[in-house]
Amino acid sequence: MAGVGVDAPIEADTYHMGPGTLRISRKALHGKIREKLVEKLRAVLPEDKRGLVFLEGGKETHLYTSDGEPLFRQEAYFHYLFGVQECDWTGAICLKTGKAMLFMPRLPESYAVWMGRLKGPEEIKAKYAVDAVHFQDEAAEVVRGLAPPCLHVLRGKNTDSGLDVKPPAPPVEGLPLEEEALFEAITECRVFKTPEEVEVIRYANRIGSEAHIAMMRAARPGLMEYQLESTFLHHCYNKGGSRSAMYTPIAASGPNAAILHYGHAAAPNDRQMQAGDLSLLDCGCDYYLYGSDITTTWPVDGKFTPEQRAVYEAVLKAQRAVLAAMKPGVMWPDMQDLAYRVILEGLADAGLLAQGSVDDFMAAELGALFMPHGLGHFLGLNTHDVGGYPPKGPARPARPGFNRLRTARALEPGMVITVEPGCYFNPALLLPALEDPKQSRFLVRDKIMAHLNMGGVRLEDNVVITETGCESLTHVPRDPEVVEAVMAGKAWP
Ligand SMILES: [Mn+2]
Repeated sequence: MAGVGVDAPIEADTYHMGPGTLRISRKALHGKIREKLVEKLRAVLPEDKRGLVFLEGGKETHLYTSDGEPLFRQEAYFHYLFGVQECDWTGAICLKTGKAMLFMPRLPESYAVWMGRLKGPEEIKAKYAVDAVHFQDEAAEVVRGLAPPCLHVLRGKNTDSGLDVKPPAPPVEGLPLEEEALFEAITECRVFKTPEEVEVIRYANRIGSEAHIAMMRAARPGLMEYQLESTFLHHCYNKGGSRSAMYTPIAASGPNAAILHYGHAAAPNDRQMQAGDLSLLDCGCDYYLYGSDITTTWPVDGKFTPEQRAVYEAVLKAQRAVLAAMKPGVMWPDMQDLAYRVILEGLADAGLLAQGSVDDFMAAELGALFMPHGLGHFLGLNTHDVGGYPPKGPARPARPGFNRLRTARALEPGMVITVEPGCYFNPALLLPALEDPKQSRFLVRDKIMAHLNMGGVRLEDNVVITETGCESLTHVPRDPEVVEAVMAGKAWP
């Protein structure tokens, strides 16, 4: 991959974190992305309506009313187009010429004392490989000089959070604001990763996968869950230059594994792990703001019990069935259906379900009872990446479980999506179900009750769709025998 690789040449516009880490040419990564966006917008806008794409980067924030500043993380759309690491910038792309420009704040001399040497526009231009860099107080004059027919600004809704993406304050008064085309075009661009983006996600997967192996080898009864989290974070930063986790790590053991967002501030991975526990680790790192999102599940003491293994194998079989079926044209909700069927069949084989066929179980919505979440989501600059429900795409399904899918689209080459089937024994779902005749007639009560302490199993890979099928970027042991062997010290890969 020209420009993106651990041995790519280091130029003025290269991002990297030192020896062995991924080197990213900003020209190769963002230059190509900007070309793609310009092409897409030119296709939908007549020539006299092609103005200036104008974006606002992330702003410096404070911790409530204190002077504490959380480490700045660039806004994803702005990072996507420009790769700028600083806060409080704006940027523009001229749709006529394709030229990209950045507007930086004019910082006071005191900045140099506290934050480091002030960099001038020429140095910044080389760092970000754009056509021009100006100070923000020059933006109005620069934009007026270009005389665009309008400014294209972002306005839309994030379909995962339901939150609004709000347009920036325009740099000049009086120019018409065009608020339709850009959001749809850039969101759709982000769904289809360029080969360079895939390389960055592949790297985040390599580092994240290694860090999961480090946790597997560190695990033992008596350890606290957060000690595994600590092992993960240390590996990613120390070996991969990944300074932050992509999301709050979930290091769940025993019954905590059934709590889908365990690890939050009020449940901070603080249980002491016991012999006989199954543990579920959902941890991903980010590199250059592109992430991995990986889940492994394994016994704390390195040996599956027969009951754990039966559930684990049902989930593994589901993951493998889905990976084998994924290719362009496949509808994502059909993969949720496939995963549910394989898992329910496995639970029947293990004696947890009875008195019916898989079709009966599906009709009673038992899929969502054991796996209440969606099978997977787009992954990129956001853990739940944008573009799942575009205006003209398939609507969110209504059926239980399927309604949690973050996309209902057909798979297409270049999409990066997670495949994360799971099976959980969550008392908040199962205890009411045991009292509901529609579902309880298929549930083997004693067996279900005996599994409540197990928590659950999730297996999550990050997958890129190719022309003919798919490729997993995640590389962790999955076969239960191999999991046990690697935990016992066998070499991996
Ligand atoms: Mn995920």
